[in-house]
Amino acid sequence: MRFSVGVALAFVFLFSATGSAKAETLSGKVEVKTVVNKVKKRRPSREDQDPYGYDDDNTSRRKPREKPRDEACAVVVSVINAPKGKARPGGRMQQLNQTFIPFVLPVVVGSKVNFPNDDTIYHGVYSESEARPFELPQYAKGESRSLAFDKPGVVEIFCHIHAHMNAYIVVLETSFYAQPGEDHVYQITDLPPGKYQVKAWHPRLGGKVQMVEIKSGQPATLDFTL
Ligand SMILES: [Cu+2]
Repeated sequence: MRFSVGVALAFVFLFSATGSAKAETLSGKVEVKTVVNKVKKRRPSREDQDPYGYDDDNTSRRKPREKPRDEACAVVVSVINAPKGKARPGGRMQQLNQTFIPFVLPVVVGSKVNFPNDDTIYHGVYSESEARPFELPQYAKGESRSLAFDKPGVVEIFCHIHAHMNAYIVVLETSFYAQPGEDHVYQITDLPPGKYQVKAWHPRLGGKVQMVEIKSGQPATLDFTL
């Protein structure tokens, strides 16, 4: 009798212990204090002879951005040593007003990314990155192309026709990542308890890694300044 009570108590203890190991939310604020050069021009290519009549060095032809880029929103916060986590939908890299939108797109390894051309002009999207070199021959407004990203790394993207067009696809091994919103706050949900290295990365400023411990029942915060 005493034995079975002991077993029952042990069972209750184990059950409550595992039941309480609850995934938590990691959040924080990201501030970018370093001045970032807004435009990074690719090296000239043969298309710069301008066969299509879009002289991108003539800035008067370029449509202005609707508002200046908020660099904190370009940051990707990811948990380096986290489990892979749940699948997330692939991404979308739009071409609009001679701009790639978004400037930085994080995706999980194996994701597909669509590249819709929503401009009235043609673009020649390409990357010479090690992680995913590609070339998308020009296609018209309303058309799209799709590519899979199967290798982790940073894929820097340019346009053959418009030298000022530049964006980044960040291919991550984990789905525990987030980008800050307009309030510069990021939020990574459902993170199992554990000790983690968390990286905040900006394409022009590089990354910064900090440690955090996620404890069951305690949402954690971690702020970054780049
Ligand atoms: Cu273009």
